[in-house]
This record gives sequence, structure tokens and C-alpha cells, in this order.
Amino acid sequence: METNFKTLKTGLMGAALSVALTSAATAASWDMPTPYPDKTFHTQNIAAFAKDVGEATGGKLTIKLHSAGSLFKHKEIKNAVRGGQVPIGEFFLGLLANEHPAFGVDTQPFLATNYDDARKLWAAQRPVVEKLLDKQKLMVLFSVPWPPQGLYTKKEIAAVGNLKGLKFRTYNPTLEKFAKLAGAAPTQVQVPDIPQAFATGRVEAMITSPSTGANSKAWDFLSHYTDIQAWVPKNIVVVNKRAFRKLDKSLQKAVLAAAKKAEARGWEMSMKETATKTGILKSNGIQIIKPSSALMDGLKKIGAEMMTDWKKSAGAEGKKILSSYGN
Ligand code: PCA
Repeated sequence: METNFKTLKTGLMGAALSVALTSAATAASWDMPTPYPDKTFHTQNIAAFAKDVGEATGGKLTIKLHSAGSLFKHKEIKNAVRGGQVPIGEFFLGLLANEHPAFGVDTQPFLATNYDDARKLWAAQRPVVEKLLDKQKLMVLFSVPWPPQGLYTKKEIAAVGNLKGLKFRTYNPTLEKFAKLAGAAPTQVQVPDIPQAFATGRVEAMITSPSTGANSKAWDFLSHYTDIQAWVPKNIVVVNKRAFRKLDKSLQKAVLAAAKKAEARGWEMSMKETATKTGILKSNGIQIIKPSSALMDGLKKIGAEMMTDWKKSAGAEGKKILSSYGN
């Protein structure tokens, strides 16, 4: 009896040990680079996504965030996921506008300027983006917009002519083109470097959201925010397809469910940000200005010119996006 009991006990311990080893072997930890600082709502949304994944998988898949470009610089994140150095990452979708114009359609001035239109545009853009990224062995998990983009300056801008010669901070090729056509002198600067770039005089104006303006403490170096609502650009979270396929089916399902939830939550957070962060700009002394019709007419003219060029370069994919967007 004793021996039998002992054998059973040893057997059970062995079984328990092997269960522990198996789950240790299948438990995965994903490093996830993102470009923006921790207090950015996008980063907070991704932190909630990571938490959801951890909880839904009972810790079998944990996602470790590396924010503010700390693991890979913003421009390197997409290729790091593509090359499998990391399984998952976030970046600004319009950063890829030079790769294919379809990636930057949400940064085309005055094409989609509010959340309803931005949703429609994403619905039209998503299948095209998915197909293009699939060729790079990447899968789209979710995409979340920034609030509508406004103009930050050190003086009042009553017409496009007032932008002439201004050293202008930009974040992607489309914005660079817009700034150039407006007569400004563009320089690309990443979000974490904005305060420094203004402090040293490298730049003196920018177009971005109330979120990024408030988080960068724009009142330390600027005085005017003109609410031009020029476009509603997005960040995107992608996963390396091989890394995804390596996960058990149940884990794959958990990731997809958490992604869906993150997209819905992110759009809600973004809409709330617009009012809250505009309020913060105002309470810190920035003048919030409704644009003059002369300024809007001038900027829209540039937007129309850019749209004509975009259509020429975006080919069949561009046509597909615009026809399903209804434009
Ligand atoms: N903030 C990011 C992208 C758009 C936005 O609102 C930036 O300024 O780079």
C-alpha cells in the first residue's frame, strides 16, 4: 500500500511538474515598441490592450510595452515587426505615405475632418491597408485616430500668406508637402523632441492635435491655436503574421478580441481628448482661434491640389478607397 501510495504521489508530482513546464514553455512574452510617451492616450489605450490580453489568456501571453521610441525609433518600428525582431508594434499610419499613398489617405488635408468621416474613411482604407501590409507578412490589429489637427503658431495667422517662411514642424510626407505648398519651411520632428525643437528655435510652428499640443506644453513656446480641423490621422497596431500563427488558437482569439475592444475604446478616448485637451490649452493661456474664411479657403485650395496629385499616384488602390468612401 505504502509503496503504491508513494508511487502515486511521485506520479502526481511528476504530472504537476510537467504541467508547469508545459505552460512555462507555451507562455509567451511579446515586446511591443510604440512611438509616443506614456501619458499619450494612444499609449494608455495600448497599455489597457496589453492588460486585457494578459487577463484573457491567464498570463499565457504577456505584452510588454516599450513606449516613446525607447526600443525602436518610430521610423524603425514597422520594419522591426516585419523582420520579426519584435512580434507587435504601433506606428503612425501616414508615416508610410511614401511607401504607398493609400497609407496616408487619412493625412490628406480636408478629405475627412471629423470623426464620422474618419470612421467611413477607415472602413474604406482598411481592406486596402490590410492587403498591402499582408504582402509584408503583417496583420492589422487595430487603428485609432488622433483628434482633428490644428495650427499652432506664435502669432495670429489670418491667411496662408502669414505662414510664409515659418520653420514648420512636420511628422509625415503629406504634412511636409502641405507645409511646403503653404510657403513654410518643413522639418520632421518626433513628438518626444517637440519642446526641445521649439526651445532651440529649430521650429516655430506646427500642425498637430490638441492632445500632442497639450502634452508638449505648447504654452511654453507658442501663443495661438487655430482650430482648422484639417484631417483626422491614425495610429495603427500591427502584428507579425508568423508570430501570431505560433500562438495557440485560443490565444489568437484572445488577441483579436482585445484588439477589437481596443479599437472601440481608442476612438471613444480620442473624441473625449479633443474637448479636454483644447480646454487645457486654453486654461494655460493659449488663444483658441476660429479660423478666418480667408485662411480656410487658402488651405483648402492647397488640399484640393494635393488631392489631385494623390489620385494620380494612388492608382487602383486609391480609386478603391475613394469610391467606397463615397468621394
Ligand atoms: N500627434 C502626432 C501625430 C498626430 C498628432 O496629433 C504628432 O504630432 O506627431
